[in-house]
Amino acid sequence: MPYETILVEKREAVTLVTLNRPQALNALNSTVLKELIEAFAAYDADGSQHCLVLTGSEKAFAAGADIKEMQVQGFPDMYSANFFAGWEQVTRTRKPWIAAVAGFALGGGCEVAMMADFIIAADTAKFGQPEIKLGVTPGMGGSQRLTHAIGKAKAMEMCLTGRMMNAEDAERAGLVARVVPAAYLLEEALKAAETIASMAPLAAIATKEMINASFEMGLAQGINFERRLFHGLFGTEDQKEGMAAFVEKRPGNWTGR
Ligand code: CO8
Repeated sequence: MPYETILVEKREAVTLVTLNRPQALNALNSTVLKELIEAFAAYDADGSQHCLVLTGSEKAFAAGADIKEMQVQGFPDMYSANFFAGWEQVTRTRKPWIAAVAGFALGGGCEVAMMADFIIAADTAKFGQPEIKLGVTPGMGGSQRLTHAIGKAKAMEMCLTGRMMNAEDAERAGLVARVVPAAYLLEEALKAAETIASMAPLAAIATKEMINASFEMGLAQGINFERRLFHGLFGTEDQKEGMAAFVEKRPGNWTGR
């Protein structure tokens, strides 16, 4: 069934998801959330797909949660519906995904980008958590993920003043992996996704799992977790194939087993 607010395209082993509410600068409403949950779950379940790129438009990755949708809600509505808790499902995607950000990534838009495994930014990208100007705070993980990514001082300044950070500063601060000229954003993000998709799929999932564990675990526990996953990969066909391919000086031919 076609989606109303996103476009989904499979490009060989890479799924490209484009936010498509240009009239609202891709503001994230309940329909976007429902459709993204569906698209990400379909990607995770599809054995032919090994990386996903989420992007927006030239002007906006996403200008935040939909203010017009939220404006009329009261505490009982938000609390009983556990409003926007569904985003947690997107963060539980097991396979890798990249956010390709051009233009505004504000509020919930910045928070969704930070849910990605990494961000590639166009030189036009602007990141911000301006919720304080609306009388609220980040609500989709920004206070946590932004602080983990760029540290307390910069996160506090952004969240308390609503000041935007440009792409160059975001790269310097460690918020984005790389900045590319806007005209090449999609090409570069898809190239990175194709590279990831060409790796042994189980090793990619394990890599993601162990790096994410570093946010939850202490160092010794995290290193132990890494070692266990590393050991576990020696039970896969792809470990045998990958190491044989190196010795035989040929590319690996992965089965995902
Ligand atoms: N929600 C709804 N509509 C939006 C949003 C938004 N976040 N952002 C832009 N729009 C709409 C505008 O209302 C406008 O619509 P219309 O033409 O009907 O008036 C259209 O998009 C174009 O926007 P502008 O005319 O404002 O475009 P400009 O180029 O002048 O300005 C900006 C671009 C600077 C991005 C400006 O639109 C802006 O400041 N937008 C709001 C940014 C913002 O405050 N974002 C944070 C929202 S709150 C949030 O994200 C909370 C997340 C946590 C929720 C967790 C729940 C549990």
